[in-house]
Amino acid sequence: MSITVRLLFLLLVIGNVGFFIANGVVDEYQRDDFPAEFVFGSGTSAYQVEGAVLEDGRSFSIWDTFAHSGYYNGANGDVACDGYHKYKEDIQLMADTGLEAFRFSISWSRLIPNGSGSVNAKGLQYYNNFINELLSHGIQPHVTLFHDDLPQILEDEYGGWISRKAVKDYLAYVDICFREFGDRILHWTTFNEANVFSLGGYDVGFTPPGRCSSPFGFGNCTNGGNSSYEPYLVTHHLLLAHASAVRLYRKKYKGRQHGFVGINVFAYWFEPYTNTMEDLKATQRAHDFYLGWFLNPLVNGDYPETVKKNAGNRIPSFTKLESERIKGSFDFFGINHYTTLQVKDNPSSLENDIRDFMADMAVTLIFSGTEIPPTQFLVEPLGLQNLLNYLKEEYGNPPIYIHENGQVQPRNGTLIDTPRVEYLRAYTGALLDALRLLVSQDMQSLYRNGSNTRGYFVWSFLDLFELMDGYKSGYGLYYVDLNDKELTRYPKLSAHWYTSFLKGQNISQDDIFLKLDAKDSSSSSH
Ligand code: IFM
Repeated sequence: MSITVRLLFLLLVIGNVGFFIANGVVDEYQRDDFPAEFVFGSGTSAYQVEGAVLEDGRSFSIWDTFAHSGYYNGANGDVACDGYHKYKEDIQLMADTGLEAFRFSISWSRLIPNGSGSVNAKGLQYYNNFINELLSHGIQPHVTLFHDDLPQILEDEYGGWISRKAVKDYLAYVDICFREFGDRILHWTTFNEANVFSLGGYDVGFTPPGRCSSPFGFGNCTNGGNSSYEPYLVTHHLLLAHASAVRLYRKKYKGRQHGFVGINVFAYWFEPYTNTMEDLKATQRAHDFYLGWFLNPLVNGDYPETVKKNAGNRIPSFTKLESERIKGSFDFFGINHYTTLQVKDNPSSLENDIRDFMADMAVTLIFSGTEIPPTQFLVEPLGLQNLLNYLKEEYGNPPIYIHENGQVQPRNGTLIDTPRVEYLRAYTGALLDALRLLVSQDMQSLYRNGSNTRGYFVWSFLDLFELMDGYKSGYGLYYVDLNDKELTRYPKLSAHWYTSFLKGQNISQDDIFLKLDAKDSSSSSH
């Protein structure tokens, strides 16, 4: 740590001790209150940390192209956290933090630079090294197969995910991953935030590949696109690709590798703005559009009725065989949850002849106290409990991994990320309540608890190249100093809190400050 950062840190620590002692509370739960087989981890994704974008044979993905188009005002993942070169020290840091599991993604264009065909030996070596290093530190690897980064070559060749050809290439890619890494991987996720990929990438255009059509996009839609049609088409292809991957795994690999394959979706919790029937129905519609769009086909074999009705002939249909194959094609759902929104009915959007996914949903979403991109989330842990309860009731209590949950803050170098500690403590506490089947006289609580959640991953391990705004905001447990050519990692208060929690204490912030203080005075006396 540079002298200045360290001094600043200590000043803040010392300055805050009194305050936190006065306000501290010691929570009554700890890691051991969760089932032993439950896993706690953290995560990143390839483009957001690896850098080395043209090194050792890797080719550009649609995220490289999106970043280089100027979307992030000149920022890009060319270097990011230089995770490609620093993976050993990062994994040591994960072990020091006490992580039990780590979630990362494989860059398709590093493994198969031409999108299809031959495997890049150096890419293969990198992921083998990465996985082996995790395992040698006793950390379970959880792999995401696709995190917004289709090889650009496939986008150029046939339009990427708007073409059904992507399904075949994706299947060949995941076959290689299962074959090469599956002897050591038990948890595979086919797509990260599949719903955001379709919506952000093809309706509003604020995530790769940034396609949209006027008047729907956030920007000026210069990358082409059709916001009325493409989000539905892309989702259809993602679902077919996902189901094919699961089918392949079950037929060819499951017998000897014994792993699990799921899909990940982004999930707000939605609350009705008022208790009127209109807002209650609108809230259910928002769930149907955001979650049901993917989860209903996987559980029931078809899209929700509301989505089919409002999208009309713009949403593709599954054949009988496709529907049978999609139904049941998951071992778990991965959920990324950050915040709660309020939902207001907006029937007028259905009067427009030309509509996008958002207009089809016919709601107004009210972001309480935050904006897009968010500057800081409100701490609303009941939202997570309600969401887990909803998934349990609506989809038959499937196994769930909370793949992402965490607090955003401006990336300004502060290591005292008190709001993140508060957020993580509140959400892990809520999660424990959701897992427990409380014996209660009140049937409501009996009904509400007992979620089948199997793991929780803090987003993110490092401050990385952020999907929404490049390097302006951060979710990391560790700060990465971009002004230092070594890209040194510094633990934030949240990293200290997570470590203490994972090592058996759920200590309050004041205790962390005291521990750090004591550690510092003992090291300075030597
Ligand atoms: O950084 C992203 C991640 O890539 C996908 N989920 C949301 C995160 C925060 O925006």
